[in-house]
Amino acid sequence: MTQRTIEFHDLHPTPADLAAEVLAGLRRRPRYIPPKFFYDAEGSRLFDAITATPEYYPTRVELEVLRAHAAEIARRVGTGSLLVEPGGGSCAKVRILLEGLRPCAYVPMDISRDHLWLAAERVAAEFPWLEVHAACTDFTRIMEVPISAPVGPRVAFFPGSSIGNFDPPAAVDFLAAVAELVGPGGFLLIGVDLKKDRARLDAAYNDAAGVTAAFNLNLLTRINRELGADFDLGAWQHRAYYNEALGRIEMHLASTLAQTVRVAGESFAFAAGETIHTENSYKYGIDEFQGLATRAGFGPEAVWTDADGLFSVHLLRTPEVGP
Ligand code: AVJ
Repeated sequence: MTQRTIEFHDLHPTPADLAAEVLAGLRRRPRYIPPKFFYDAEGSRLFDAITATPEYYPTRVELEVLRAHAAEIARRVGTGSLLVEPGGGSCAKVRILLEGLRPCAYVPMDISRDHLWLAAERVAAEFPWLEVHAACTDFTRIMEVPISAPVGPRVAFFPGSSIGNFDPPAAVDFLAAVAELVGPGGFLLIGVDLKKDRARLDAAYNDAAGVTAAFNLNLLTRINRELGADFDLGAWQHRAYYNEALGRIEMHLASTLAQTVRVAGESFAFAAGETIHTENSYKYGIDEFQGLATRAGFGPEAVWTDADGLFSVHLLRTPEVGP
């Protein structure tokens, strides 16, 4: 009997990375802590719970779009590819594609180590023919993951509208790094949340059950635990709203009163109502997103949406021969 193993490449951020970035973000005005720090074990669990709330449509709608077009995606991409998934999380969406795509290897990458490990093992068990290389890293570091030369084309899969976490210039930089990763003739299959009415967007980030609020506030719990901070969870509130001028949902943690917080030995004074900006989630029109992708070196191959025009899935490709 051969024991199935999956390769695990660990580039997990160290406690020093967390401390340095959190302290730098808290010294800034406006204060800002990057959303990648949401995803400790509890944060990853809460994110999965968000995707099950009735208000948070992106996950459900994207799955529906992927299911409806999986056969066409496989036909356009072909089999035997090397499939890379930055921010793979629970590896739920890729299952829809695996049978049709029949890639030679699958490389899920995620910042949340245990979550990724469990998810990658489950995928490997479910698809015994598939070689799985799990890489624990924040997806801005994709170039550092060792990938052996594949037979077929390289395909990056970036679902969930995680691209929305970058501001547009950084999104172009990230897409350009993906273009370099997949190489000439490589593909990117990417989910992008669409611009729509404010009420729908605001509701998706303010679910009635308070799961998104718990997800946002968990960042403070994590900082308390990992950086020895003393955030009083009763004195902070979740705030999320669509900033239409900038085309993005903003999430903040708002201080309900004037208070001083100690973080890693440093004191931070917050005024009543002052916020820590914790996430941007940009929304795009179809042409607008294709414009970004084009600036990053991709050409649009196909785009699919649901009937209500809530969410888009783009298939992009780099030119066959280098520029
Ligand atoms: C994982 C970044 C795509 O922006 O919708 C969900 C994260 N934050 N609810 C998003 C999130 C609050 C999500 N992304």
